[in-house]
Amino acid sequence: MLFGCSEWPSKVANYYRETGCWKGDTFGDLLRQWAVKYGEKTAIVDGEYYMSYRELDTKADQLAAGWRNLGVKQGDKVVIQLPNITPFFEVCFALFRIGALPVFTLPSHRSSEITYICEYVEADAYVIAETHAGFDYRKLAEQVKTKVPSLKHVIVAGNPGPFIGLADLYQTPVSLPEVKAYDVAFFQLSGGSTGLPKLIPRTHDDYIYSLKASVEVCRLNKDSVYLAALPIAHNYPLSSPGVLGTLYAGGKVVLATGSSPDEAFPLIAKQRVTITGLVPPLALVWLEAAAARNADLSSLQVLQVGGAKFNPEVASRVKPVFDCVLQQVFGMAEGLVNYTRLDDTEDVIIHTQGRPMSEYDEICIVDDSDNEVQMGEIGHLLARGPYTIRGYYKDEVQNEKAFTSEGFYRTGDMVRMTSSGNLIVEGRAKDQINRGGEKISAEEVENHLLAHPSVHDASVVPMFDEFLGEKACAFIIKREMSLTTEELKLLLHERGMAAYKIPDQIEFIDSFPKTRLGKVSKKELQKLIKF
Ligand code: OOB
Repeated sequence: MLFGCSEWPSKVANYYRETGCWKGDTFGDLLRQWAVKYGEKTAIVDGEYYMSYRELDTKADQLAAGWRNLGVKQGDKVVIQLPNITPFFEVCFALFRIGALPVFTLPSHRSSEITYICEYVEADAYVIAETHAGFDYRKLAEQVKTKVPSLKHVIVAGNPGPFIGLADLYQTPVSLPEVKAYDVAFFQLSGGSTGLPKLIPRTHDDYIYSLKASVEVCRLNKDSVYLAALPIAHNYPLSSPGVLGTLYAGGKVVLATGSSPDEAFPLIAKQRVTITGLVPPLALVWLEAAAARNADLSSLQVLQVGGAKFNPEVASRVKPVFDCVLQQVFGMAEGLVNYTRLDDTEDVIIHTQGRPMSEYDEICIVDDSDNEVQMGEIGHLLARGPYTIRGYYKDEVQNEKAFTSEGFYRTGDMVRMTSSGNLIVEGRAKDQINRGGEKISAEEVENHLLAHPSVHDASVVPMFDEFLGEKACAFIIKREMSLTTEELKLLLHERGMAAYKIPDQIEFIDSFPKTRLGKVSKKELQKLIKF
C-alpha cells in the first residue's frame, strides 16, 4: 500500500475479499477483459470519433510505453486536467497499467488549486488539453511549472506549444509491471471544508467494486448509452455509474463538451442515449428546454440528479416532461453512494436521496456526541464500507477529525432516515458551500481574502439562491475604508482561484456576530445577508 494512505484493517479487507466485493482485478486487467469481450463494439463517442473497446485497449498499451519511456514509473503521480475527450480514458488506463497514479482535477481549476495539488503530491507530470472553453491550459501549465520543482513533464492533448504532445507518446508496447488490486489506483479531490483541498486515495479493488454495485442498481448493460454532460473527472459522472460504470457494463459512452441542452439534446437523439447524470440547476435548465422544444428524447430511460439537494417540486416534473425515471444520487468522492432505486415509489424518488447502494455499506446517524439518534430524527451521517476510504492522503490532522476510531467517515451531512429506509439530506455540519453541486470550502476562500492588506477579517457563508440552491456570500471587516467589492474579486482572480469559488456577493460589516463560545456565528451572519 502507498505511503501516506490509511488501509482497511486486514480482518475487514479479508472480509471484503471473502464476500466477493474485492475481486483482485486492476483497471488495467479490466480493460483487457473488456477488449476481449466487447472487441470492436463502440466504447466511446467523442464528436465524429468512435472508439472501440479494442482500440482503447491498444492505445492504453501504446501510451503506457510512452509514459515508461519518459521515465514515469509505478507510484509516480500525474495530475490530470482534461475535459470530456477520449484522451482522458487513454491516459488514465495507460497510467493504471504502469501503476502510476492519476490525480483528478476539474477543468475549472486554476493556478491556485493546480499548484497546490502538484506540490502536495509531488507530481511528476501534468496532463492538459491545449484549450477548452476559451481557456489556454498551456499558459496555466507555464505558471505551475515554474513553481513546482518536482514537475518534470507537461503533456498536452493537442498543439503542445513548449511542452510534449500526447501524440508523441503512442509508442510500441513494452512489458508492464505487476500492479496490485489492493494498491491505490488514483486520487480524487475532496469537496473541501478545510483551508486546502484534501486528497482521496481510491484503490483498484474498492473503486471497481463501486462500479459493479452502481451498474447493478442502475441496471446498466451492453445496450446502455451514457451521456457524459458533467466533467468526467468528478466522481459522480466518473463512476455513479458514469463513464466507467458504462464501460464496465459493455455499454457506450457519449462525451459532451458542455452540458447545455443545445449540445446534449441532439446527442441524445442521435446516439439514442438511455441514461445521463445532472446536477439540480442543470436539471432545471433541461426541464425548461425540453418543455419548450420538440426534441426527440424518447430513448432516455433514466435521468439522474445529484451532487446537491434536488427540490421536490422540480423533481416531480422530471417524469412528466422526460417520460423517464428520475434517480436521485447522493454520493461523495470519499466513497458512499446512495441511490433511489428505479422501481421505488414516486414518493421515495421525489422526496428522498435514496439509500446506500451496497448491502455492505454501514451507515449511522448520530448526535453531536456520536450517540445514535432515534429513527426519523436528524443527525450526522457516518459511513463505512468496501468503497469508503479510511483516511485522506498524508493528512493525519484531518483524519483524526474526519474519521471515527471505528473507521467511519464523518460525511459532514445532516440527514434523517425515513420509515422506508431512505435518507433525506436536511443540511450540513461542514463549513462548505454547495453551489449547485460545485463545492466551495469557506475556509479556503477566507484564507485568500485575508491575504489582502485591507482585510481585517473574512467569513464566507452560503446564501439561498433559487436556481443554484446556494451561492457564496463573503462578509468582510475592513482595515482600510476605501476597499471595494471589485478589488476583492480581482484579488481572488489574480490569486488563481477557480471562478466558481469567487463569492457571488460581498458584504462589509463592522463586526461578526459571535457564538457563546466566542466563535464567529455563521448562522447569525447568514441572517444578515441582503437580498
Ligand atoms: C458528489 O461528490 P462530492 O465529493 O463533490 O460532494 C459530496 C457532498 C456530500 O457530502 C453532500 O454534502 C453533497 O455533496 N451531496 C448532496 C447530494 N449529493 C451530494 N447533497 C444533497 N443531495 C444530494 N443528492 O457530489 C457526488 C459523488 C458521487 C455521486 C454523486 C455525487
